[in-house]
Amino acid sequence: MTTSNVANDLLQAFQGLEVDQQLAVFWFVYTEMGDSITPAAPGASTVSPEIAEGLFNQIKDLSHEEQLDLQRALVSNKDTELSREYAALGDTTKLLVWYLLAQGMDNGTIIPMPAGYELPSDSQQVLEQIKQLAFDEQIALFRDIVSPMGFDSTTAAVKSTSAQ
Ligand code: 45D
Repeated sequence: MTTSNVANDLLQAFQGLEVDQQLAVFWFVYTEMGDSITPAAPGASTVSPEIAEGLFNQIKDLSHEEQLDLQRALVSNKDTELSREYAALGDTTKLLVWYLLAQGMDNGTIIPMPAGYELPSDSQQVLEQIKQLAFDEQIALFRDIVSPMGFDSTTAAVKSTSAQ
């Protein structure tokens, strides 16, 4: 799937944020659109719920601190067992993992946002622009965001030389 230029600029802006900011923006995105996400969405046939739940359950069993570390590891392509498992999933299944994590934050099984957390202004701007995309553009953007996360040993060497 190709994204529009606007979405592509946004993808780069998002990926340019610090790791914690990416997590925070992604959280606020979820709080904005949570109700409109439904596992029965078109394309749901390409998702593997059992596999997403299997990975989610392993994350859920970690301590809150480890849960946060793992999410940071996913965003920053750090090599961990669970990052490798994540990288092996299809893009839509990856989306579902993040969705389950966000729901877990809502119901207290995953480390919540710190009380009174406020986004720095550059992150706030990225969030505002994401909110202005059409729904299908948002979904495409999120796929592009979650797709390169995790640790894929076959592409890691390429990424580490092109990153910075
Ligand atoms: O202490 O086709 C900070 C499916 C600061 C169905 C922090 C779908 C320090 C099939 C780092 C901020 C449903 C899959 C703490 C489609 C600090 C299908 C913590 C669509 C504690 C299309 C921050 C799915 C943390 C979609 C822990 C659209 C942040 C899914 C965590 C969208 C943030 C999912 C998380 C989204 C954000 C999930 C977990 C937007 C998750 C967002």
